Amino acid sequence: MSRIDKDFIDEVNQKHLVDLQKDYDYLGERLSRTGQDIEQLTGAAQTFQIAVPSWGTGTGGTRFARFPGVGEPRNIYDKLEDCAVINDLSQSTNSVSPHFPWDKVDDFTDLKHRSDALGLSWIAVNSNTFQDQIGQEHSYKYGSLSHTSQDAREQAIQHNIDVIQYGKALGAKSLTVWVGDGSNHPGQQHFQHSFERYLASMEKIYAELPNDWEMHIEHKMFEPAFYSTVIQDWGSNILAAMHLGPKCKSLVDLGHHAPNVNIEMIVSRLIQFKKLGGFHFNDSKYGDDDLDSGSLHPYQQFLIFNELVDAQARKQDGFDPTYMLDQSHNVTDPIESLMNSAEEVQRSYIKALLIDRDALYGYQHANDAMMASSELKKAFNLDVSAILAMARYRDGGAIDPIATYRQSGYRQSVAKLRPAVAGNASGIV
Ligand code: RM4
Ligand code: MN
Ligand code: MN
Repeated sequence: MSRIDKDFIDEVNQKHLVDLQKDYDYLGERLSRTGQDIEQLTGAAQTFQIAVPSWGTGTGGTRFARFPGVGEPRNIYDKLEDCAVINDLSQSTNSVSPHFPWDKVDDFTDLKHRSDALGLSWIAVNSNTFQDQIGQEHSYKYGSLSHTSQDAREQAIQHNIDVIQYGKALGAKSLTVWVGDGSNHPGQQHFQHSFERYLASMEKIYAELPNDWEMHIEHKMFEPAFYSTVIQDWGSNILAAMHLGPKCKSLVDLGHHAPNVNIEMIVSRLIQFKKLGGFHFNDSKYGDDDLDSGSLHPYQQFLIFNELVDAQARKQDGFDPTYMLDQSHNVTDPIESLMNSAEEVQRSYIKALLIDRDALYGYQHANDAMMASSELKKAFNLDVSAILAMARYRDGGAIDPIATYRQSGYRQSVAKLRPAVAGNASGIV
């Protein structure tokens, strides 16, 4: 079984359709009272897409252990099958972001044929210079693009250039660079010199970018380095992106900030200076926990979308971010978590579309804090589930993706074809 049968999805949908129609009609009537057209919102939900990270389809883990699930994907072909199931049911995840060398194959043309057949495209290729591969000549233990050793830096640069080539073969249009470079001890690293080495390495990668590509830099304040990281925050990130040129932008991974940081304001600043490249959505309580998107801070996610919808409405120059999930599923079935998270991000988007922008600007101008805040809350508090379900149904997806997935028995059937891989390593995400 490599897909869930369309007829099966239809059959399960029939059981939910009458209730959905009632909820949808009620919501349509409710929205029309404030002059909003439900059909327009459903159309927007149908258009919204968020990419799935190939590595998210496997069970993650912590520094202590990994508890594998059954029927885990063993390679990029298995991962693609799972991504197709996620997209078939959710109809909002039609692209995949691969990570190299984890997803490296000998024949990229064959891989592209497979993804085409599954109705999936590729966005944002990711390089990996945060761990050593078997037989690798120079270690990344003390860094990669910013390493003190020129040989290690050159090896990391070449890897990124190779990844661009893989991406070209797959039809991707951007390279995301996240490095684990940093230090664990005060004094271990010269802050300025390591940043200079990083920039010099990135210049060489930037020079190899095809004209219609972008390079996205991802910042992260800690882990694997716990005292300092070379690209630790959006400040270092945007400085590097500005230094490198217009094709280089910053990528915001929600979990890569200290708790309570005002991420939506960072997003606004990046938009203003045409430097918002894209997102890795996830949620966290303490740091880079990589919990499911919207599972803890749905209001924060909504406020981020408030900034995004605002930029869209103002037709802000240079605004075209890529949306992606990046989470670690330790105790859930990754397919379920990814479908659920895609819906939660889509939910934030639709709710942000409900905000009466002219009214909000008016309250802001008049310094009416209470009404401005209420305007946001009004949109956030409305349950738009019927819009999301109707959007899926109209596109041929599942009204209730998780229930449909469970009833299909997909996981059990692939488990027979995908024997568990031995070993009990901790999982990186
Ligand atoms: C990092 C970061 C990157 C991802 C790796 C696996 O924390 O979020 O996006 O490539 O994890
Ligand atoms: Mn990330
Ligand atoms: Mn991360």
